[in-house]
Amino acid sequence: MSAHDMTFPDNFTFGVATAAYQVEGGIENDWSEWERAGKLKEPHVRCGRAVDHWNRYEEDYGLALDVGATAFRVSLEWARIEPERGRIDGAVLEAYRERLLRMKARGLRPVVTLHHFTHPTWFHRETPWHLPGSVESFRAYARVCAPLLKGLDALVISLNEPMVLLLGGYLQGLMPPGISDGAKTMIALENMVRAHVAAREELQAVLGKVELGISQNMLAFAPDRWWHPLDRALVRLGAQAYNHAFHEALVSGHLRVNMPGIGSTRVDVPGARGSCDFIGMNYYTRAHLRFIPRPPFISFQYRDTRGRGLTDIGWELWPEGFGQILRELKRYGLPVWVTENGVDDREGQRRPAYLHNHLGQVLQARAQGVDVRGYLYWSLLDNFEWLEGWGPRFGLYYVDFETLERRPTPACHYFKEVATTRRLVPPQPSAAR
Ligand code: IFM
Repeated sequence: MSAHDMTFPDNFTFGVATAAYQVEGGIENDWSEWERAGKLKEPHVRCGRAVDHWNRYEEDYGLALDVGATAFRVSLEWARIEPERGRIDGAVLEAYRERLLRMKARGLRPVVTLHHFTHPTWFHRETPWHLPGSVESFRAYARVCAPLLKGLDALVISLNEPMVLLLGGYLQGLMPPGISDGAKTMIALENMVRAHVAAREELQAVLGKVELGISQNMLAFAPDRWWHPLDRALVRLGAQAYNHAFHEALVSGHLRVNMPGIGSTRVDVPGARGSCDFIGMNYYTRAHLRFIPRPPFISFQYRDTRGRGLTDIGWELWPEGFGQILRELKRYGLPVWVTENGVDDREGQRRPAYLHNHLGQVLQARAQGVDVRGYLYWSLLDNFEWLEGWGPRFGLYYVDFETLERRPTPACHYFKEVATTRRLVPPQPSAAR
């Protein structure tokens, strides 16, 4: 690439991402219940006070500004806002509004997710995603959230990684609500598309114009046995169902999914056509898919195919897949936001190179005509990593989980250099310290 191609334009946004349950602390919801039921990898682990972002938000905005970020992704915690069905906590709404206003006033564009995996506990008892009532529950929640976003020029994300929630919570039973049922997974998927549409209607009614999308976890896929036709077929179907089906529904209005052995659906969702303004992409790694001759007929693993070493959580380092999927997103003709990308690097030494390699893919994709508008690093801070608990460290800032002190990792310096100079230079070996 030429020197020009190594430069991000001034209107490209560098930001950081977080999610309420993982950082705020003091939240009672379906995940805290799940933890108490001993369902994490280590049954005694709790999220608890998380990293106390609820009280330290000013400090954390400062940390984001210190690395040159101009956008900050947060999520609103439904369980705080509506702890019992229909009972809205006004003090919590005020607190969220205050936080978003402060963020904006300090020069950070709010990127606000309405739903990032967690639910109030009543939700699964009364209107789980596989029941039609789920759509109305989410609509009512979105209606309450809408005024919080007034005058902020926020980028809004209705749902974070719906496919992860559906596969984890409705198919594999590993996440709340712990269901393992392919038919329910398909219905829940359709209802989540409908819920996005309902949220859009509510937000538009209050805000007029809104910049709304979803964040989709997108994986690069490869056949485990390159020569095996069924592994190859799984790669095609997997990429379509996991990476694209949801966004396709929001662009075309048609939800089409075919997951052999799990379920399929073909339905036109009223109002879905043209219901997202950007494509939100979360990218981390590549998975190798293998056909197995018994339910669930598919297995996947992360492989270190290039001798780069896996990340500390065990995922393949595969920036090539990032570029490949970014190019695939061109088909939607919409702006693209990288709403998450990051690495679990517990020593903090490999993150600068990770950033360099992944931001290089963004530049390449842009040079090839993909309209990528922004890159939000996951995460500003080390935080609570769901089933994995407190082991993984994705943060630009290291957090001492005892004292909650935040300390810059070497990637802070590098991120700031790129975000402020706009030039993608390789990290200096010293930046890796
Ligand atoms: O921590 C998660 C986040 O909540 C959703 N996207 C992937 C991240 C890393 O696993």
